[in-house]
Amino acid sequence: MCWFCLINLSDAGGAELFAAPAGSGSMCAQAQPCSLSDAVLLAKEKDTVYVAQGTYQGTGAAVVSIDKTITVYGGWDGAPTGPIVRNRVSYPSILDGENARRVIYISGSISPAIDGFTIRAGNASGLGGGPNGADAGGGICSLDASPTLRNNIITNNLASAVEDKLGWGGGAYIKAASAPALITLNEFRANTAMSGEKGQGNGGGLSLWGPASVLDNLFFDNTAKASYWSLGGGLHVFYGEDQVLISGNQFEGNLGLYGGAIYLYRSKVTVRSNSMKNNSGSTIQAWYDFGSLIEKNVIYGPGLYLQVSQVATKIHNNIIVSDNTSAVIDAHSDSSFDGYVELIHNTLVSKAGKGVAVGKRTQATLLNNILTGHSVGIETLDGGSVQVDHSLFWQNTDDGIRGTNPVDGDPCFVDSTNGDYHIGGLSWAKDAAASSAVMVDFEGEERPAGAGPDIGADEYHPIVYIEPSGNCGGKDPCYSLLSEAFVNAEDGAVIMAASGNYGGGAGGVVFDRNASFSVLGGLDPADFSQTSSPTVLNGLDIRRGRLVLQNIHLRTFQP
Ligand SMILES: [Ca+2]
Ligand SMILES: [Ca+2]
Repeated sequence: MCWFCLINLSDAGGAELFAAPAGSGSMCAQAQPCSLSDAVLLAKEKDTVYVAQGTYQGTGAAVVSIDKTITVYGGWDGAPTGPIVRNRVSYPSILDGENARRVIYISGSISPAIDGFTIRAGNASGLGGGPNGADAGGGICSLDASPTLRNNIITNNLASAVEDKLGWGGGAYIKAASAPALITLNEFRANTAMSGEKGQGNGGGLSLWGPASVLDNLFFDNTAKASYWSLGGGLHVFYGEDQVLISGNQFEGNLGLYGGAIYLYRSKVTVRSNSMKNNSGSTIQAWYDFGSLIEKNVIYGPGLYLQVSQVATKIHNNIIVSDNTSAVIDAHSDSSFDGYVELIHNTLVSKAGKGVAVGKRTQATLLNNILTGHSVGIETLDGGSVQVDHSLFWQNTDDGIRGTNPVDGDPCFVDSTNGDYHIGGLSWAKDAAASSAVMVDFEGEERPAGAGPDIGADEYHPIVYIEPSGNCGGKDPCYSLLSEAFVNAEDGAVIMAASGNYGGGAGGVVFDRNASFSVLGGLDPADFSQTSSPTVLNGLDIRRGRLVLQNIHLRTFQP
């Protein structure tokens, strides 16, 4: 009878099924879970499968195969009654390919979700799935679907060990259908695309072909291939289009001779606000790029190697600190077509090498960039040309091409020794840039602030503090009244407001100055971290200027 109920629920969509390592039968109920393979087999479209903690292995080509739109959750505590409790750390659900098979195979025009698993030791050697028969997706291989992969640890998977073959996507290979795949909050660690000596590896962590959002993942220590001919240690993108967004990810210690962190092939994608550190080869390589936007990234390690084409590749608001002798940005084209690249508001730092090198048939536009520490700041080679304006040059052996309106002076980085390349209040970059269409800085702050835009990736916003007793936990400058901050702070300042009540005397706080401030409230009076205690303004009278208020309780003035 209950079985019948379950069928009815399933037909309506949205039934819940349960699986456990020792599960059996076909009930798939919380008190009587079935095996994982049976749960996935019996689930209907839109159903949810909860997978209890424990280790799951399989037979055949994959531990789990999915061919319908279902949600599969790991990290269930397995309790037979009561509410469903999930925690992937406390109750890990481990899908183990035993280095003998893939872990998850997804196919068809579907959009399943895989959430909260450890996906390990998959091996797609000899299983194909990639372009031209390449072995693809050791941990996860998704063909023609638009999956959501969320909260998973994808580790120690291998796409191929077959000599002379190609391996695509050690951790995952996603060839998506028309709707974008969503890959978010996963950790890709120590996956390998190709382990054979003669083969080629594309995408140690992840290989993408089709629309996808890759958001807030970790890519650590993945390898496209340990030796020659390896593309994209962390991430490899093949024919990426407008609908590919790579944002908020961390790439660290990945190995790919071309594109240690990211390799883009014939792509026009957005690479935004990622952090990249100590990846090998070049950190980002783009080949036959068709106008990708690479912006707001912070990169330590090797720089960018770009083959650009007719649609300009845009490099905006990046901080790149190179530790090797290659150019921080090397842009060139091919002998058969012209290429264009646009560099606006970047901070480019070398420890040993060149800044920007522009080569074959390529025209580069450089505006508002900081170039410091280079053997040569900006150079052209092999028929490349540059238009350079408002560059700040500092401590280069040779500035190279200085262009129009060069600025010479210390950028006054806040703490370059510890990797902080914000500019300080005395920076020569401050208010020295030309206006451009790039209206925010690398951390999303407004540009311009103060008297004009700043050269480089950072727009300087001074910080002042307010706290009702005038203490501010020792931070400086500190005011007890918001009105004092409005009078005294530099134009463009961020006013960090501790929790508490702020009045302004009769009529509330008066703001009457031709200036622009952001006021950020709800902060702890001791260390100005975010709290749930409110910052309350008892009345606010804005007569001139511009205010951005965040986390402020604004109350009507009470006399
Ligand atoms: Ca400024
Ligand atoms: Ca800033």
